[in-house]
Amino acid sequence: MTAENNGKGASRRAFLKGAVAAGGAVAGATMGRAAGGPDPLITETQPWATGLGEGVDATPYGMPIRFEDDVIRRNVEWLTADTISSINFTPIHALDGTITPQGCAFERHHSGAIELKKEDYRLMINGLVDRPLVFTYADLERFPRENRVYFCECAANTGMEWAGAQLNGAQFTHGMIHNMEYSGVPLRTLLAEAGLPKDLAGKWIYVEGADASSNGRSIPIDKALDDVLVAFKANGEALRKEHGYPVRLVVPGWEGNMWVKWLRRVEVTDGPVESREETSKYTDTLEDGTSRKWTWEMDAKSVITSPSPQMPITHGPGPLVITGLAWSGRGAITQVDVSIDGGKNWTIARLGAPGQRKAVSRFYLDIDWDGSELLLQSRAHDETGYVQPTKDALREIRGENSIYHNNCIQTWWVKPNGEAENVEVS
Ligand SMILES: Nc1nc2c(c(=O)[nH]1)N[C@H]1C(S)=C(S)[C@@H](COP(=O)(O)O)O[C@H]1N2
Ligand SMILES: [Mo]
Repeated sequence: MTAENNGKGASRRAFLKGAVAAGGAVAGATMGRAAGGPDPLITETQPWATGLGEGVDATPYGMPIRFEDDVIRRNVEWLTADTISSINFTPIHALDGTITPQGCAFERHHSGAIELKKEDYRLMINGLVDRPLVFTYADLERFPRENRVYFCECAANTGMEWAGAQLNGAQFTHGMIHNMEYSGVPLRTLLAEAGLPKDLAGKWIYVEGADASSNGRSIPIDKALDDVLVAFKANGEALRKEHGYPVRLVVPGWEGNMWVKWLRRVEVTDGPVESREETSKYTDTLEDGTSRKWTWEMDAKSVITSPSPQMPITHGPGPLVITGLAWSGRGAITQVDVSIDGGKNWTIARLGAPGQRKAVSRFYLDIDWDGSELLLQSRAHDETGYVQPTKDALREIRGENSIYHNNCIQTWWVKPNGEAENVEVS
């Protein structure tokens, strides 16, 4: 049983002609397995074909099959001494496509994930409005809704990598991101219901959550009236507790900290509140030691998810799928380049689907691997013409003492045995 005689070989060979050669084509590579001896998985009846499977009543709500039980959120121990004010990471290395299942989407809490019933939910709009209003969950459901896919990235994503290559896995270096389809009411609809001042110049909103931390943030009124959503569903189902059930704010393209969970209050104000989360935290230390505030937008960024340290190559030379994620808080991803030689040469990757604004894009580069080492990098371009910078270029402006907004090009060193490591090239 070879790829040749099941008819798939021919199209695969034609396809490989168009693929990038890593140091020369590999002769005779096929996708099938050459016939050795008889394969019992082909020649013998297997137990799953002789007994019955589970009935439809076995699983009222399905979980991934147990063979996939390593596709889970993970912590970095030294970041997680306290699990209440903490973070875990999406297993982006093991996912494909663009949508993050809620069950493994990273979590970031400042005072733990709370349990808040829909019946106990209230959203207050107050401050500089004509009529301060309080909405119940049932009230919110009666406003016209939208569905939009957006990424949410913590500003601290990749924040441990400023001073050097540190964490060994895309999950840990880039896993503070998720990408979901939200259903919700535009915030502008609710603000209009409360009645906004005629002169909006210099106006802001202050948003806070119902948890003990409240995670209060100030947002300029222009953004509030643009694409901010008051969301109650993600990927078609209710928000999970850890993502803000029953209602969270979705602030497309802007840092995750502003996506207030368990949203309880929106105040229209005359200026920014300068809360803890926007002064002592979520500001960027620069090379000269001063700090920059209001870096809301998440700049274009990308990462190769496979191969990567947690996803070594497990086959020999021949066809190899290189894949990863790219996103920009300023709009759609228009192009992703991939380098297999540490940034000397670049090839335009294939996008899995046309880029959507402020949402994650999946890219692929299908190569014919010659079995030699690779220095894998990816570089995102967005619709504003912005190109993802190298780590060195970013450090020139930001130094090495920053935490937030590290969108540098990532390098994985893939060795001939297929194992990969987080490294830096310069
Ligand atoms: N109420 C509340 N909202 C919050 C937080 C919080 O601790 N409390 N954490 C913020 C931070 S820092 C991030 S990165 C995102 C993370 O959202 P997630 O837990 O759904 O991934 O939520 C934001 N919203
Ligand atoms: Mo965050």
